[in-house]
Amino acid sequence: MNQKHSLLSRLAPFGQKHLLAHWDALADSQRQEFAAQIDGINFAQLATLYTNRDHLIDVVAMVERAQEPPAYRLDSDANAISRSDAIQAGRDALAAGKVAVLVVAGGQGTRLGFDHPKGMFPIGPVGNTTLFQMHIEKTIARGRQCNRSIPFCVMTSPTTHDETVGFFAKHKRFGLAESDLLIFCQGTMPSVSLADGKVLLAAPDQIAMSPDGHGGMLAAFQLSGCLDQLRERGIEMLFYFQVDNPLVDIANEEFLGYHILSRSELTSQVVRKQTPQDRVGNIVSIDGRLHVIEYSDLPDEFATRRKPDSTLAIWAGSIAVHIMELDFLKRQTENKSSLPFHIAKKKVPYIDTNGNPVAPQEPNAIKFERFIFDLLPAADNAIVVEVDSRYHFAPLKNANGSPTDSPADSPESVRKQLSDISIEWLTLTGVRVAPNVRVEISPLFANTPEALAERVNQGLVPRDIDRNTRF
Ligand code: UD2
Repeated sequence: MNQKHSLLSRLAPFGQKHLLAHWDALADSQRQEFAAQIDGINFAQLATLYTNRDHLIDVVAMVERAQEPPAYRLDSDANAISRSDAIQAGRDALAAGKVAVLVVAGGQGTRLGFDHPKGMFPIGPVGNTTLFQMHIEKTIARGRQCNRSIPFCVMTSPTTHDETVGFFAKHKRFGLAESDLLIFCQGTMPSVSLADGKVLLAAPDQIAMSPDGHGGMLAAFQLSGCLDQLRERGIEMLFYFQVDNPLVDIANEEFLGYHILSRSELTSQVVRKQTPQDRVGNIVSIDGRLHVIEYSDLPDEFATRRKPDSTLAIWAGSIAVHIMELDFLKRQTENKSSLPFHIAKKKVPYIDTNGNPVAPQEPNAIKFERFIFDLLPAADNAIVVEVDSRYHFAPLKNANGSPTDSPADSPESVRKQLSDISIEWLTLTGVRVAPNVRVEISPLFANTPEALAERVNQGLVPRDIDRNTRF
């Protein structure tokens, strides 16, 4: 049987023969690459996912049983672990070299109108520092505090991988040791037609693929060898975050400490939701296990419920910052059902069977994505730790002035939030900052208000700042 026939017999049972519509016109080298792409696709899995596309989880049944998650709250004096014990435990783990950091950076800055990996976006309020540089500098600063370098892992996607690798090489990893930077690429999933489940072609010799969601991290972390490499280095836990939050407090000792002392396998940072509509996942406890209910899935009727003290009943908003035990992740990589696929209906350009490009105006396709927070129910002793969103959460999502602009997600609002916090730290030390001046403090200069006070005492900061300044 020739190659075309053998491929056709593989595709036919799944109704995907159309993928070979342009086969005869392909050059031999194109055919080989295309055949390899087809070989890598699990069509039986795709068929099942498509068939079950409307079997939505019964959110109402879930929410009706939902309780508050076990939490370390900001304003509570009833926390089982004291702040100082938590800080000490976190420090000890860092000093013993048990902690690594992982950023998921597979997304492009499309919504930002930025045609590069989002981590390359210049967000510093004064120095145009990129998101990647900020994250690396925070990690180096934390490592210096505990006299131990901290490995930094970056998950890319096929669209962001090469540029990300080149960017870190060009900037000499912003000072991070070569052995401490681990970059690995996430997997992809084919997009299928919403109407009939047929796999879409991006070109005559290319299937329309897209990243398999940040949950793709679990498989890619294992497949790339990074998970085992870190375990061999004695790393026990991973501080996980999203590239788009320049306020993330990387490897915060107190947060690590609550995780360690609670013997939690997965601990999530949360903020108190300000409004029922906040665009964050909602963490709840159902039958003793933690779950995230996405903001888009939570019916208003539940989102708006309040407790007798008038605060929101579903209050814990996930900002996608987690600590995960590596042993737990390893176990989950062996558990095929640990991360389900979610579907997203999107506009995906494709070429039709006549070879004509089609640019749909309405969602025409389904993309399949895994979400990392679906690991939560499997984790023992999972807890949440509340942080103040003003100091910990400034997600960069949309371009300035875009129609979906919310007060805290555009470059301008994020830069202002970063600068305002730096000014607040300076003011605490008695430094005066003139109105309308912007300030940026590199984590390598000072990564806490206390460290900044020391810099001020050392005479490294002027008493009056009257122009935009980066320290
Ligand atoms: C995410 C969370 C939401 C809340 C919010 C905080 C989901 C579904 N929702 O919303 O609950 O925590 O963030 O900001 O996660 N990424 C990859 N590969 C992928 C897809 C995404 O690396 O295939 C990365 C992406 O680069 C980014 C992060 O994951 O760092 C979040 O992706 P998003 O911006 O699509 O998530 P969003 O804002 O819908």
